[in-house]
Amino acid sequence: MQETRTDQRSKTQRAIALEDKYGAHNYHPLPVVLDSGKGVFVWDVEGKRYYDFLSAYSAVNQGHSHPRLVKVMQEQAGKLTLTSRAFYNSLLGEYEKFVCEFFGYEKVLPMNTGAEAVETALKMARKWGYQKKGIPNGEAKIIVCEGNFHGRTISIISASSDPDSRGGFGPYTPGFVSIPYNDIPALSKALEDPNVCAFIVEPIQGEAGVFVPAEDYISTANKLCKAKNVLFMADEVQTGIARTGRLLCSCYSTGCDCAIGECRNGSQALKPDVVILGKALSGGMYPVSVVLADDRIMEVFTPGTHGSTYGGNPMAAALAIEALSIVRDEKLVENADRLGKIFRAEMQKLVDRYDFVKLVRGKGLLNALIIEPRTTTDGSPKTAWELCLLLRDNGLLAKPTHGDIIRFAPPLVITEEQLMEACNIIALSVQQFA
Ligand code: IF1
Repeated sequence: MQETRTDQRSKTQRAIALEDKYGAHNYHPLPVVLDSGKGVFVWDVEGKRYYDFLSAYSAVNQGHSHPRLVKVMQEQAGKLTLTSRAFYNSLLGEYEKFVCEFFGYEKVLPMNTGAEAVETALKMARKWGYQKKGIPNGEAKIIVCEGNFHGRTISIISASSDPDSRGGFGPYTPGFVSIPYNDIPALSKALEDPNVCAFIVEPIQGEAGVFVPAEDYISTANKLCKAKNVLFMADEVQTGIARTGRLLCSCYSTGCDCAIGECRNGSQALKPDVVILGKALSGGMYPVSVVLADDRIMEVFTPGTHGSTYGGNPMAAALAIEALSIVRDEKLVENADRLGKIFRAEMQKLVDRYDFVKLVRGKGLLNALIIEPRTTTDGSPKTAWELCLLLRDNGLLAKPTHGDIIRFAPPLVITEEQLMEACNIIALSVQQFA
């Protein structure tokens, strides 16, 4: 029997009602219930197709259900999925070699989620501070930036300046010093403290609304840290793995020409001491994260000092090798770089045409459109949220932040033709919103 429109609507309603009744209310999703995905597209339970311009916050850079990832996952699922680190497994070493060579580091520590990898880096930095820099025990400090987003654990939110992220969750982990982002004098001043062991920073601040710092901010910050024997730690969980038109966003500051997916041509002196990756490391199949560093830093970890049941499991290893190989084989760095420029040029037309469209900013295919929130004559709000509802109705999914910012981050496998169609949807929606 043919499914009626009412049946379809009730599927959407039921899914939303179930989450509302049984799930913790720690999210406020856009009302759309997704059921399947392929490449740059997702479909809802009513069968409607959308361009996915969030890509699960840049986890699905390789596109939904990439056939190579599906195959690896199916094969590995039937062979060996988890051994714990109590034993060796046949894929972990291969994966470690692969990922170290891919990004140009001597050592990797495998974890699962982004937050866990950030936590790992914070622990590593503290121990390095005591063992290698000679900071008195218990006194180590880590410099963080206002507006940061590094995850949700208690220590990480202790480093946050966002009231929603941290409010009500104290007492907080001590040892963080917060300075404004994109502020070199503030960093210089904070680095005067000899007990500082590390500076952790996002090369582009995601949660802050795709905030791109000054061209030389990251390289200058890195040099200042090196001069003070402080670890420069790049949180590339969101910006890494081709998203910004370089393999790592840090490649912009090292001058690394990584279009082919080899991160070794840049200035070695300017590469971050520590790089944190997650999200797209598995292409959206499974949580896989890593901390990358050279021996002189990573050697502070000895047996028993850190770990995770799932970290470095054979499924994760197989998926990550394949996910990175796809980035290289399908030239996703180049695609993000090239199409990002086209996307910003198209969005600039909207900025030029509409007063309420203020600005487009970003790098590669991590971009944001800033609009001026308004109220209509009848008093109803017109914020980024309402524009995202229009985009949804017109077949494109994106997520608003801060009331006035819409982040646009499609899978990096998007073609120019698809990108132009998506730009037309955005233009139409902005026109309807005007
Ligand atoms: C959510 C934002 C994006 C991250 C960076 C570590 C993590 C993240 C730079 C932690 C995670 C997420 C998680 C997601 C919302 C989101 C986000 F809006 F909050 F800022 F992507 F833009 N470092 N980012 O961006 O990784 O533990 O989640 O694997 O729903 O909280 P995780």
